Amino acid sequence: MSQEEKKQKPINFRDVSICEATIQMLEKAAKDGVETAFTRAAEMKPCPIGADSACCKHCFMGPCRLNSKDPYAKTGICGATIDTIAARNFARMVASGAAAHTDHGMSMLDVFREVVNGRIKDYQIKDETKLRNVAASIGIEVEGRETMDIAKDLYEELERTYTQVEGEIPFAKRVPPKTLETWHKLGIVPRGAMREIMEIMHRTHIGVDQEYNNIVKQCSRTALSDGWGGSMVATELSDILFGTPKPIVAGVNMGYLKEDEVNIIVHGHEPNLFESMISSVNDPANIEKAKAAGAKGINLLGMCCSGAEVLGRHGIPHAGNFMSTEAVIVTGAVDAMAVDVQCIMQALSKLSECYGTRFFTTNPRAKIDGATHIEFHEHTPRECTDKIVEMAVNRFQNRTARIEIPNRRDLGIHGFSHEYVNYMLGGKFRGSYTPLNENIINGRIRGVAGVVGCTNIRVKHDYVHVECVKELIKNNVLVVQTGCSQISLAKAGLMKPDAAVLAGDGLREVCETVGMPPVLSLGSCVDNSRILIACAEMVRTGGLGDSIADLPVAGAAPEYMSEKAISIGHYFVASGVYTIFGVTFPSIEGTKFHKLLFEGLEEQGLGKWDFAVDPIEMAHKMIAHIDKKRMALGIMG
Ligand code: CUV
Repeated sequence: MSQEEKKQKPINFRDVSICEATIQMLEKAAKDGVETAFTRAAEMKPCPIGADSACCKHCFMGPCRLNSKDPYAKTGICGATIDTIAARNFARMVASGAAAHTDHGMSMLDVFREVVNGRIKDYQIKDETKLRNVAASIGIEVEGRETMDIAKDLYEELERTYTQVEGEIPFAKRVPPKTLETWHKLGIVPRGAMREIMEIMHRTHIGVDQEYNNIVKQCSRTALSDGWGGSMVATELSDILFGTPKPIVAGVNMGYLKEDEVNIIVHGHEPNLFESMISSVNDPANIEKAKAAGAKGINLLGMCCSGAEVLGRHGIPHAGNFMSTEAVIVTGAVDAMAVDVQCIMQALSKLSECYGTRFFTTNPRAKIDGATHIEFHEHTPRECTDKIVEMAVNRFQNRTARIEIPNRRDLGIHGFSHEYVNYMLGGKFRGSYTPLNENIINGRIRGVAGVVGCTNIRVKHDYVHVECVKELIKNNVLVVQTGCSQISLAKAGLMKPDAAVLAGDGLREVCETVGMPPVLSLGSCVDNSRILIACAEMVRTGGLGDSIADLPVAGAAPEYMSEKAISIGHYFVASGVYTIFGVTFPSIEGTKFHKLLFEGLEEQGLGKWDFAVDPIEMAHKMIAHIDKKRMALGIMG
């Protein structure tokens, strides 16, 4: 086939996604003559050298490519081996991912500080109980003290997560003692996120750290400053400021767009923008403006992690995960899309123009060519979001695009915080993880798996998540989810209690007794920190070993695509969790660096990395690990 013919071959969109709404919109896009990531990916094959992480461009003597059959046959110009090159590349991914989460956490910290000192009035402390619990968990005195006094102390403490140059980050106090002991032995307890990220950038410069073991050590330290640092601060402060999620029935999919209303979507990551948008769209004056323009009202939806935050926290519908973000615009029904940071495809700007959608950037960190920038300031948040509502109403009035809204709506239960898991499995043990541990010990629940992360064009959209999770619950593994993955499963209907029929007998019995679905939706990517806390609680409750590495648990990111996912994966591994990724893995099998990630770290008492593309194989690798841990605990059978 000639190059020309190959290019013209139409894509069968059923081969690239299992999301009916996305498929329908990709077909519409093709008819409309607009391109999407799906069409671009067909034209752009990934670079095989880059995919193996066998390329080094840390200096300008190169770039050097170690693409021989034997990866040790060549070195870079400076003599860097494949292990050094792959470890350095990996380290920079961890640094970037950790920086994204910690900077997000920093924004929450900024809001919290200004709320505490009274300079921000638009947000308040919503969950005082959580404030007290978080403060107490890191040794702040709470008995008989005023909320605001505790909040001031909490701010001071949490700031150290970022700025501290010596010592240990505050949430290290929440790590099970045996796990912490391993970190001490290995010298990987994070001091402060800024210091760890800076050190990675230094050590991966040409001619500095050229011993892969040592580089990976700093990867662990930095990734932990994300999981038990920046991400955890983001989650905890968001709960304190905006409310801790409790199970709530909420809808996912594009069918929640409404043709006769002004549709506004918030896409990105930081909940402060979304919270202000909620306030704007509920303001009677804004609703009046929408009505005056002929709309029935204002309809607000979320996408990606911004959406995942408010799905569980407020029950606001979610339009779609990462690989659906373009498809949502193709409906023509989106009057305005407001974005802040992370996972926002640049293509959304041009695509929005094609469909007349008003596209707004709001964060000084993230401007996009072609987008209108209306800066969001947390001291006067409504100025930004009211303006966006006004522009959305204006677009509603002047709609020209042909509108086609896929008739897909999937209701499910969302918003399982670790606090709620605690409560839900309660009975006479309400307020502890005892029932969960007991059900694991008696074998009704085989173990717990966290299935999280992005969706990625290089695999069939949603498919790997859905099949992997189905296989896990069939084998009595309780699944907890965050990020885009939980949207895949929500669309597949697994977040309903009646999905328990798909679970193995033991898990089904537990789900039916409690009335919970076999797949629990926990929130956004930073909310993976909820899974860390749940692990720590399981250890503390007893009966399942002394460290996180002893637990019959596993993690997976079946369709990951971002550097943040690498940081998350590595903090789970460094915390003691077996973690398996799909799509592709940035290392060459058989190299020393690869062996360190896939075997060596486990021998040091941490978790381990693994890799599989096939969802069923992935699930069974996780189950095999869970069984290995059950065996070691003597609870097999
Ligand atoms: Ni932060 S990181 S695509 S939105 S989960 Fe979704 Fe989640 Fe990956 Fe991004």
